[in-house]
Amino acid sequence: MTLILPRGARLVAATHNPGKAKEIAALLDGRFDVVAAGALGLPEPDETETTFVGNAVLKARKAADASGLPALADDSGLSVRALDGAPGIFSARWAGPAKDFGLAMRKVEERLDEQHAQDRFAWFTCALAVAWPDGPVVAVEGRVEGALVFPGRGEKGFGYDPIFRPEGYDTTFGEMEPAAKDAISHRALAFEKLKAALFAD
Ligand code: ITT
Repeated sequence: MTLILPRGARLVAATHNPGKAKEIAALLDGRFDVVAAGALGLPEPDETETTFVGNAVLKARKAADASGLPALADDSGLSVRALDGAPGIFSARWAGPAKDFGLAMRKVEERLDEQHAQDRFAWFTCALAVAWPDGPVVAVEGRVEGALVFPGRGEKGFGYDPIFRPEGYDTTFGEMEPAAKDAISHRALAFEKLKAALFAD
């Protein structure tokens, strides 16, 4: 068993989030023969772990074992310092069953208001895990820091992008072109680490 993923290898993208799937495809840049978890009919597993890496490993493991192919999973989220790191690993769950991120972003603002918090420091984390069927798993993590802005701005991204302005920029992730976000994001940083660990060139 080699832990290198050669160009052209078949790889399951173990995500059911279309926003993420798009970014993952752009970051992989045609390197692999990617099949979506949805296309294989793989179920969305319960995220029962307590860390981003733990949940990424859980999702990659389940997809690899169910498909018989190496699988790449992403677990990510927004952490707010004034909220002790919330929503964190619960970022998707704050949007409720309808996956309404307008609601999730309002919840963040309401919680800050309730606490009369002035501190707007926040960060995105992305854990990526690649698992081989019945084999090993490799996990990495990337992080980008910035500030929350209310009201949110921009419709180019997904999830919490409209309320997050990365450090050193005037625009939110929601206002950035996809390529600009992909150059600096938590997901891009995690991908750099994954490339160094697993990709042959
Ligand atoms: P999968 O588990 O199927 O991949 P999910 O949406 O449930 O999809 P997570 O459990 O990792 O994924 O939830 C992470 C949430 O954090 C996600 O739904 C987004 O709303 C948010 N998030 C993650 N990365 C983000 C980004 O780059 N920009 C904005 N929001 C992001």
